[in-house]
Amino acid sequence: MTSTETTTNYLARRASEVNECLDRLLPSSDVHPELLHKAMRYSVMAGGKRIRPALVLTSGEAMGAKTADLLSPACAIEMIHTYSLIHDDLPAMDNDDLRRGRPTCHKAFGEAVAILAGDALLTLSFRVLADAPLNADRRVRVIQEFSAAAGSSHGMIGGQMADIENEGKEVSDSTLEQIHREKTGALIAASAAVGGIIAGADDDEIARLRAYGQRIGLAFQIADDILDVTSTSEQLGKTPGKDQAANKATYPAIHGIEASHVRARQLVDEAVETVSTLGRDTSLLQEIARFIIARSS
Ligand code: GRG
Repeated sequence: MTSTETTTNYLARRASEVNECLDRLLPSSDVHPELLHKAMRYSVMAGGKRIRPALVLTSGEAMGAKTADLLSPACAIEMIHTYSLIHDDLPAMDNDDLRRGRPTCHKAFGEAVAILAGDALLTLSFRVLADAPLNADRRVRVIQEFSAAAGSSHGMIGGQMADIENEGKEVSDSTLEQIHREKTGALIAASAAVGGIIAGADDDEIARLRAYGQRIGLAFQIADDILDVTSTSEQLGKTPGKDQAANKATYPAIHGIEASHVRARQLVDEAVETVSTLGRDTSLLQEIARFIIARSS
């Protein structure tokens, strides 16, 4: 078995644990308002890779946390991520028809329901964090980390805003990296840091886990930009070629495919180095870092 296959199996096992927990945390589709709950479940349970929850679990366990303490925060970040996908696909944003291999939430349920499903998932994620089985100090720190990553002007929303403002413009290398770091990297970095917070890691260890996440977050978006130009919709489960069609600044557009691969590999090497000095067994975190750029969807 290649290391990519092994990591794929590992991630599949973590995804099924996360899916069971998500199933428990999401409101039942039989309960009023049924349509809203159906839409929330439709998008969350559509089979994403669950990379962000896997990072919470893997970094937390590497630092000594119990899986039971990590699972609901891992699900909370997946709810935030899924909300961002639902809203990003809306006609006012990317206007996409396909996500996770099926019609986007607004195509299946209509725009108003999709907006509400995204709002409900974002809000539910913080309810889940407030109820997480952690001491009050760690709970507050987890909420700080995720809320800053999702909503701050230098987090996902800030990155999305910058992305929209720069559409069709020539952007510098540093602006492009900044957009990627915020839009995609912030949630990924926070996921790695939160594992450390839940485990009671010290500030230096948490900072290192966050730095690892920042590097793989940027590598993840570069890999995504490459896949957008090299893959089919069947492989991706979403529409390829959207970046080019929207005249978006991407790594391959600015630097070409080969240089993009080189930059992604360099970031992964840096990420591996960052966690290899933690004095813990971080082999799984290192494998996830390598998988990020070896994936095909
Ligand atoms: C509109 C609230 C709002 C936010 C927009 C993150 C984001 C900001 C939009 C999502 C669309 C997008 C292109 C994000 C970049 C990050 C990315 C590559 C998302 C896809 O993540 P995967 O590959 O998806 O982990 P799965 O389906 O596997 O979970």
